[in-house]
Amino acid sequence: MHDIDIDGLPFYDFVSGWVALAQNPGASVTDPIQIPYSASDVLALPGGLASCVTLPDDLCTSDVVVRPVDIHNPDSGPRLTTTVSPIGSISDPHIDGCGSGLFLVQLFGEKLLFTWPASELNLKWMEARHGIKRGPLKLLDALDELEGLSVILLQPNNTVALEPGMIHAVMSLSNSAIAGWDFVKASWLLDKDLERQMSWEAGMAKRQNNGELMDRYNIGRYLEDDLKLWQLLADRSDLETVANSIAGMLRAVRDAL
Ligand SMILES: O=C(O)CCC(=O)C(=O)O
Ligand SMILES: [Fe+2]
Repeated sequence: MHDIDIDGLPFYDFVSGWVALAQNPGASVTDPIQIPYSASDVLALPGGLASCVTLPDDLCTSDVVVRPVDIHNPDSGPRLTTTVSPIGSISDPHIDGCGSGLFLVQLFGEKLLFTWPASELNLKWMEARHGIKRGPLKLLDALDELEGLSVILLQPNNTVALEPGMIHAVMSLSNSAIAGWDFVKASWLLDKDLERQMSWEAGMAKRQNNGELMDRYNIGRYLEDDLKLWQLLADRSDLETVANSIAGMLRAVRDAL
């Protein structure tokens, strides 16, 4: 059991998390030690969830690239991953992709989704936190200190699209699961926010490579994945203007690395 690793945690810990609150209804959800663990990035398989959930129309247009299962193979089918969480679990404020969006569909149970835009003030706040998965809860500070909060209750079949760079946190109000596709969309090239956010992440990756930021996941790897998605869109696009503007954006972001 211990050798199955989900999101860096032994499977045993994941299962014990699921029963933690059931055994102790008085457990405090603000104490990280008592918060049950979630399993994230569980890949939907062709004969399983992927055959039950169809790609939304919004992601089927020619100006959108959905992250393929194998990022090096655009024909490997859309990659759908699920987060399965027990009641009481909290995913602290985080950014999944500074250069990609995330189309979420609630599969079962209820979750409360908190979002904040990637404004300059909010990204400044994230500098001390981007890439840190564990540690003391940050959600309460975020509610006080970040600007532009929206709160959305997610129930089965509800969908929501997160813009690139969107900071979000999730509370599971019941045992629940949410699935999502990463994607990029040509119209995001029209404003400078995309390049600003990706350059911010490139700066973070650079600091990490210089040994400045400890105990974080590999920030540069996430950025590289987003850069690859944009390259896939450039390769596929028959519009020269789109391909040129992606090339310019990729150059600017790589310069910040
Ligand atoms: O359900 C959760 O706890 C986290 C979900 C999430 O952050 C995501 O799907 O990106
Ligand atoms: Fe997320």
